[in-house]
Amino acid sequence: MTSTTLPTTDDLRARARTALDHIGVAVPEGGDFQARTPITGENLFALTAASETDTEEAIAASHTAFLTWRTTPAPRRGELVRRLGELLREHKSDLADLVTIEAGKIRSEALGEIQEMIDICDFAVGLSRQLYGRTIASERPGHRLAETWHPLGVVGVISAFNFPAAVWSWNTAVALVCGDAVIWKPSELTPLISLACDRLLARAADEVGSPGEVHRLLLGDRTVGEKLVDDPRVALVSATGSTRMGREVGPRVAARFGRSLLELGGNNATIVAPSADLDLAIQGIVFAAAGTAGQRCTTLRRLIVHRDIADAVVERLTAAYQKLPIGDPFDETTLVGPLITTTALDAMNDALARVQAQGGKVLAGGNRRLTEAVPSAAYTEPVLVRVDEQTDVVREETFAPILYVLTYDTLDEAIALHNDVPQGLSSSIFTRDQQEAEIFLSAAGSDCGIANVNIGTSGAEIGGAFGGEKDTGGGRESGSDAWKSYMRSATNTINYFTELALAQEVSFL
Ligand code: UN1
Repeated sequence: MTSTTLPTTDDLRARARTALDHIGVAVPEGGDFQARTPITGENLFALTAASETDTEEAIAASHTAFLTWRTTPAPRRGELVRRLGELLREHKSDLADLVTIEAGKIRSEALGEIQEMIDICDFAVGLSRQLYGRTIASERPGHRLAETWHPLGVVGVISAFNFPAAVWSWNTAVALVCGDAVIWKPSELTPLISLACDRLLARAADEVGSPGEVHRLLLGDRTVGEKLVDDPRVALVSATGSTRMGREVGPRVAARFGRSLLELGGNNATIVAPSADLDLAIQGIVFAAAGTAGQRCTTLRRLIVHRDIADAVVERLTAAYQKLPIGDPFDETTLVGPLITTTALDAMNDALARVQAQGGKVLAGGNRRLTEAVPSAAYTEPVLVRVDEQTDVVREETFAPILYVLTYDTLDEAIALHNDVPQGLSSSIFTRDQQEAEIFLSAAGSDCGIANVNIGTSGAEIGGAFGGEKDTGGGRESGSDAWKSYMRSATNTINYFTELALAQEVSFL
């Protein structure tokens, strides 16, 4: 199924303009930095990007703002984030429009992304009264040993197109209550939603009397990101994107002993065991693999199915894939919107050609759609490919809706296949066998940062820490105690006796 009528670029431009007006953004038109939409593949506005001087000025101003923000009581800092959360609620629909226009997400997923932002604001407001340190038993009489958490500094947030607003909010809401200042370098593909988020945060700061300089947005290309990566005043670089990007960012930040928090590629798999509830499994698999047109870092890319049920699973998945409505993401019946660019589609086709040369068989999907109507856009059918082994292309992350189907005979074999990829973000198992589920979740099971049972790999809640191991970069964002990455700890020893007692019973003088 394809929805044949798409909005025109003019319609989308007008809709974006209305949303931006409601939010109070004055579009910085007049430069050559293009805002575009994957819905038609065409340009919407020519914006002005940050110059090198703007970047330098932003880093200096943020650093100065940090010096006062760090001593503002954390619950007061939380008031800024609480107001941001209220403004996000108020503008949920406008913000979702911008996400759909720039990232191509279907309405329900675009609204979900904004909800995720509201949720992290609520979480961060609570956190602002809970930045707990510990008191530790001292080995010395008359001494107290304690751990204190302090603000870290300026946080540089580099975000990707696929969660153009939520990933910013995970970082920013938490960093702000932790007492840090934030400079945001969003994806070049999503400047409009970035302007909207920045505006709402500036409004919130104005209304609650926080210094506006605690947040700066820098639109621009990789040179802006590189400045953040190399500048010693940026204490933490939190970067979301490809493993290739992370390989550059991580060592460069480390070379100046800065901190980085990397959230990179995934190659997420689901194991479907013989006892699985197949109704549940098929729904979970199709959402995880084809949802967001395969462009989440948590997208399901490999399905490892027990040989006894493989034919049944493949048959049901093929039927589901053939019915997926593809097209206009604003149409409430569409489930699969466009890929972000035709370059992404080329990468998908390249991976498909390679996997077929390596013995893979396409079972469903893979055709381009709407080529004549919108030649610059990239609509495609999600594709299912049966493979006998994990060849090099299967072990790579292709940021597109390709699901590779593998089979297994024993759980040990399934777990070995599961872990035998460079990435380690998200994973799941569908089983009704408790022992299998526990083995999958154990130290000898999934090696990912996210491991689920009877649910797909994508769509994590904000309350848990988000991130993964190996080539995924090791960072943890969002909930749980991910906030500790945005602060520095100090260990305090306080002597309230009158004698000097040295640790380890050392005597001196
Ligand atoms: C991403 O794709 O970069 O778990 C983030 C999920 C979302 C976040 C994905 N909550 O799918």
